[in-house]
Amino acid sequence: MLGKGNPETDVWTYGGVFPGPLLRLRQGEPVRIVVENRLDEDTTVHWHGIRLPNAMDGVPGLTQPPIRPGESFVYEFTPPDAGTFWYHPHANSLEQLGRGLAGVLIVEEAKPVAVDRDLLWVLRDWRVTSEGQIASGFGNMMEAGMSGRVGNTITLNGTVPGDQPIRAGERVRLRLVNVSLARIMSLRFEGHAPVVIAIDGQPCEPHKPDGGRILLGPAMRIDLLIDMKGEPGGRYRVIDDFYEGLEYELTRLAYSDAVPVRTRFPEPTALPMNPLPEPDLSAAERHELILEGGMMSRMMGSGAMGRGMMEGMGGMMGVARAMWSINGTSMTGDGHADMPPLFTLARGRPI
Ligand SMILES: [Cu+2]
Repeated sequence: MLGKGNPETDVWTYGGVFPGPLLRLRQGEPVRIVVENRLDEDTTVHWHGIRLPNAMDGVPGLTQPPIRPGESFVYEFTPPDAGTFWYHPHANSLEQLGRGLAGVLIVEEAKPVAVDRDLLWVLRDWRVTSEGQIASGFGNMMEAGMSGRVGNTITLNGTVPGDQPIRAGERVRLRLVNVSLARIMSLRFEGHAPVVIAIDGQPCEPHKPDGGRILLGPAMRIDLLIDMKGEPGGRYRVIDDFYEGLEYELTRLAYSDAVPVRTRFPEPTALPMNPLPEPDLSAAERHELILEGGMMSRMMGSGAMGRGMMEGMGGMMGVARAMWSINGTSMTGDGHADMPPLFTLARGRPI
């Protein structure tokens, strides 16, 4: 992970690699995935962003029993939407994901998109000790109440990034996936004008992002079209400047000396839309979700905290509990099983 001359880092993985095996599926075709748990603790797999039967959603105690150490679970579903998705554990998620359990799932469009190359950048940070190992201390309450567990080492497809080889005149589809626990990224491609063609797996009207910056929160995916209009032999920086004063160079687009593949580029075309249902909102039932919490919030001193929040405060002196709440209740750890539902909704009604 840290590159030549540095110690190897012990991580938890799917299939022995980080990122986990790239699952390329076809839209509308069934898939069967056997997950065998060789960890010393329970796990499940959540297929982030895929619309699938509830029983396949991977939430322990809610949609399935946890997969115990040594046991297996078979996930079966048919992805209805083409796009860029990912998978990760949903049990002790902070630590299991923080130690490396994550992989990407690409559902291919029925008709391939006209690009020269389809690239994938799995981005994430890690908190690594000076010995090059994953730092412990998951679930620190002070962090939980601030910006979360932000790491000190950033990798691209599992290694500290070097230059990315580019040929002048290429049109590239670049799939960005942020599998960090907490780090938000804001990417700028110097000398290039990327066009956003999908957000979180769903196609959108092709557009240039605000200020040329591509904002990627944890778990987010952005698909870009980038026309490589730089000079042969040129080097162009990719900057992440989300956190003020902590701007850094993520990587560089490194052009070969080869003559450009083309000098005139066709207009970017939209990806085919997925078969998403269109809700009729004219007579929708209304509910409110109130998000509260955090160390910086005014509520911390106002006494307006919900039950989970009070436990969270107690937790600062003892066991870590909730720091944030929705309508006054919090999910603590992976305690989905005993949570009362926030709402009970009638099936088929617009909300
Ligand atoms: Cu997820």
